[in-house]
Amino acid sequence: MYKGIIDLRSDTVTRPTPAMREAIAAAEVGDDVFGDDPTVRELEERSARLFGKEAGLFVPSGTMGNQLSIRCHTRPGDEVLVDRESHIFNYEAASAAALAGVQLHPVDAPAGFFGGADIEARVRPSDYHFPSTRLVCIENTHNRRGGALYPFEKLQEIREVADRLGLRVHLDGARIMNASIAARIEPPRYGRIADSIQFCFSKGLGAPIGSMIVGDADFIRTARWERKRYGGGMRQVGILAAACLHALDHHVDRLAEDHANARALAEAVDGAGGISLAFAVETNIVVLDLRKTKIAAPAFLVTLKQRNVLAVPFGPGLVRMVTHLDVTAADVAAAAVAVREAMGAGNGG
Ligand code: TLP
Repeated sequence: MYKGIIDLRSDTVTRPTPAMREAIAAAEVGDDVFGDDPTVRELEERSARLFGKEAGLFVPSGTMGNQLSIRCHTRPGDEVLVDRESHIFNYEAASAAALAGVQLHPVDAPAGFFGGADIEARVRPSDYHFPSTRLVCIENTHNRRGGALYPFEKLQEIREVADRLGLRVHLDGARIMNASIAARIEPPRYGRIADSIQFCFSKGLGAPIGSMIVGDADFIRTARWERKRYGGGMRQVGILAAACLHALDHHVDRLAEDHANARALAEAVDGAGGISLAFAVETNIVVLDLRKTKIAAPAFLVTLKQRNVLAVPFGPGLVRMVTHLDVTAADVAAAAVAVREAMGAGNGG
């Protein structure tokens, strides 16, 4: 953000690096609505290959990627199973209802993540009183669960149940490359779990805009049609695709640094003035739980801001901090000092 500010509100706040700006400046472009932009085509093909899928579609945002996917897998009146804590259920302005005309069925998975049996138990019988359960949406890494990794065996169970019951599976993989790096799972293995994957270049990968959906060729053909309908047809957008290609080349392996920084931050503040960690830190998200402290989250955020550290509220008594490309190990150490000061906990550990 501004010089001297440590911005931990989200990994969406990164600014393009000088090298990414050079890639943007050098991009070959054309009108992508005519299919003429070679850089977009390269990005779509490369993204599809990355996950072992047939085709890809470049979209402006993660929300559009998720919503186009829901739209293309379903018909109005269908039902979609989602985790109650998912981004699709909480932060996409009810667009599945407004735009695709489907009913989201929130699944509670208090112990963590839903698996095959949870899905099977909620699939509606074929009876004209009920909606048809058509799609399961999963999120990995999981934002509201503090960047947690979806246990891979549960993903496999979901695929198995979906195959047996004729359901589609969409993966909201806004941060799937964080998952891949942290869990050491190659992207094609996620590709085999989900019929469609949405992933973001504008989060940990550090591009200014852009998300991708990948799936089979028919699905992407329909999604391209729907993207136009949703107003997402873009023209000389190779300038953005170039930033995303640069991100794939240079910003994937380094996600491990963001994860190490998040762990260091979490360790340095755990216990300070009664703070606890809401979740074990597995990737780049730290959720602080202030509920057992004397300090209210809004006041804590104000004090942090006075110390040049930005974070966001994340539910009653919870505060989220996210590490990313524009945050160094030194920034994280400084942020930890600010947290401890805000909690009146001193800096001695
Ligand atoms: N998440 C943003 C906010 O909207 C909460 C953030 O700062 O984390 N799926 C997941 C799991 C996400 O975390 C997000 C963005 C999206 C989808 C939507 O992406 P955009 O913002 O590009 O529409």
